Amino acid sequence: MSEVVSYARDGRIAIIMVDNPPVNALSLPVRQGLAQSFQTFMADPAALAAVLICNGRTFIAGADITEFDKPIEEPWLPKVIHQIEDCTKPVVAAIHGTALGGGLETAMACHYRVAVASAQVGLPEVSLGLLPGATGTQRLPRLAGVRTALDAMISGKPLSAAAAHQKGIVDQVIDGDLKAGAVAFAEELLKGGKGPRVIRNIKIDAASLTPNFFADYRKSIARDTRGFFAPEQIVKCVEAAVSLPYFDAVKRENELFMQCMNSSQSKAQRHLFFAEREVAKIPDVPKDTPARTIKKVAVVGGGTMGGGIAMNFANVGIPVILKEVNQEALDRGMNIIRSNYEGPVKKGKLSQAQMDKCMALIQPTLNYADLSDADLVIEAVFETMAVKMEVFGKLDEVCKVGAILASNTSTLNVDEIAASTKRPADVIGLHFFAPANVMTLLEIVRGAKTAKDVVATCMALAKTIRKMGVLVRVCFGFVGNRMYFPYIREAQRMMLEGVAPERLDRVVYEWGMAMGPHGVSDLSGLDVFDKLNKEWKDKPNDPAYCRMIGLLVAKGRLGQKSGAGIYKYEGRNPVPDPEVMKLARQEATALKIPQLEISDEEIIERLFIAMINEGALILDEGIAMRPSDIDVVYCHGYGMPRYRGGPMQYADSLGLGRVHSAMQKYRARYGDLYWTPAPLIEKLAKSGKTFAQWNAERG
Ligand code: 3H9
Repeated sequence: MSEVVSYARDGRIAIIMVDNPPVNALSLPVRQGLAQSFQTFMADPAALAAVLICNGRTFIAGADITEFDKPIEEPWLPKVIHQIEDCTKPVVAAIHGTALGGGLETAMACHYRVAVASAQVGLPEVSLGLLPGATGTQRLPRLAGVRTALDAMISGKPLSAAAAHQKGIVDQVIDGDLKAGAVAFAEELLKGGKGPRVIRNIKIDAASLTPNFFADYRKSIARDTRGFFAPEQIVKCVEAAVSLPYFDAVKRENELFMQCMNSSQSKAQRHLFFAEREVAKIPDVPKDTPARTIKKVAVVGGGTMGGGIAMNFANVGIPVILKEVNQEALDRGMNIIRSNYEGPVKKGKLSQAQMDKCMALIQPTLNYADLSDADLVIEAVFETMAVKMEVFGKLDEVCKVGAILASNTSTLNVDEIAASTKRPADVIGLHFFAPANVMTLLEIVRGAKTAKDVVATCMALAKTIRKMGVLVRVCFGFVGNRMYFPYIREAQRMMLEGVAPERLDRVVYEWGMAMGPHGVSDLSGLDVFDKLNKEWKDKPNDPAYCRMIGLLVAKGRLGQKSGAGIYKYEGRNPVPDPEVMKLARQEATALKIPQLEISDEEIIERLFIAMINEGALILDEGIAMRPSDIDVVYCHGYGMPRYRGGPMQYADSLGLGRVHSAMQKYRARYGDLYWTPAPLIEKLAKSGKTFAQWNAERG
């Protein structure tokens, strides 16, 4: 018998159990074990029905994602699924934990499904750039209806056991012991003389669909799925389910699944799946490092950022004190928070009671003394070192021993900030991204003296407040902003070379970014960039560097907030302003910068290769631990589409040889200052390796 799938009998019911920790993924041995066990079941005259159940924390959570980079090995899942369905004695799937992807497909191959109330079921393949490729696109519409199935597969969101029961996916919700409940269910089937219920024989009610159903459905998902390949393939599979005989539609599903699996998008999305799990692993801070208890948080600075930060804690039931310097600022801050909550309440996404509960957890104050019992204090004041140092000096006086003192600085030296206290081991950077109550990234900046338990506490806290915590080291701009500066630099330079902002932003948007760099600059505030450029000690010695930002700020054009920046604004809508390109041309003449014909390809190349080269420097310097950590930063904090997998994965998909030759091309045109390849790129291009291979080989 297989090591990961066992066969036993409980009276006249066969118990087929999968035991493949951690999540019972359908690796080759599991597929082989299932095939063998169901064969045994059919050959066992004493077994009249079977229960498929899993050991450990969950039912099968899907195909083994690590196998998708290797050649397919038989038995491939659809074959096992049809073998289960073809059993002539009833089979019951007993679900706990999460039956996801191939897991739910296997459960839908069974003739009946029972689940504990805490179970969830879903087809999340779309988030891996895939479609449910083991007959899921054919079975879910048969069980739950076309619309429900499409929504579940396009969103990838799981359903609770109760919802799955209500939709017809689960036949019974079990109270108490799952195995006993499933065996009892099987016994009832036998007593009632009920045989297998073969899902593939259920007719889909195509007549109830409106004539334009699929066209309308495509329109309804267009915005949310922009640029992604898999969602359209899922819709095509469901169209096939409605219009083709079952086995023809399964063939179609298989073809489209293969296209998805071999796409660069799926490779990128699978890369991110593992990157998001790897990011939590810190070699010198093991998982069992004791963390400090965080029961009360304080935020110093009640501006948009501070307020957003406070909301994160209130949302998970942690009381927060919000400290401001005067009543007016405090009232303004509390009003911003209130209106941030009112939005989702109006949309019905949050109840008034939930909002009231959150608001009650945020206590405004003007007094530092009120921070004395906070376990964590996050400073979110003006981005100026002198101001931050003053705040930390005060915190050092009032905060209790053991409190973590964090700065929300986006660029400044956390070690310098720490040095303004007598407890640098308790100081760390917690860089939230605007809007702080929405964006899922948290850069956790480890100073030279930050204690390990402070790092462990903040990593755990990120999870508590549902953020992706990425640990980085100290440098100007850390990982995200430091790599964003060369990207903005090139966007600015191209403006001087004659590329209109709206064209550049459109090209970048079409590549997949949520917004182009000029739109982002205006949104963040050109004055913010200007101030950063002025504070940056190692700013490049280049008069053209972010020249237009400086000029526009001098004219009072600060971006969206002043109604004009790189664009003019009608409400929040950017409108191209010919004055800006006129100014750019004048400036280009003054700086002797030639006007160039720049292709869309060059726009993408210059922006992203400049960013990638900085990423390679960051890796060389140990500012980020892994290339995949950088990818997590960009997909969670900078609007990079998941189907690109982040800048370093994108570089790997291009090949570092290509990245290197692009660097050399621009070096020949612009000189060494910006375009000297990072030593790591030089090395990997020579050896023909990727960042991922380099990371794996260093262990
Ligand atoms: C599919 O099924 C395709 C089919 O339609 C067609 C086939 C023909 N494979 O997330 P966690 C690892 S596509 C391999 O930290 P949690 C994970 O890397 C698949 N490994 O735990 C981690 O490893 P490590 C459709 C997997 O409790 C460890 O397990 N299914 C897989 O927070 C623990 O994971 C999905 O997309 C896998 N499928 O969450 C579900 N899943 O400890 C993907 C997990 O070394 N999985 N690992 O870092 C999940 O969503 C979550 O893992 C789950 C548990 C909710 C199950």
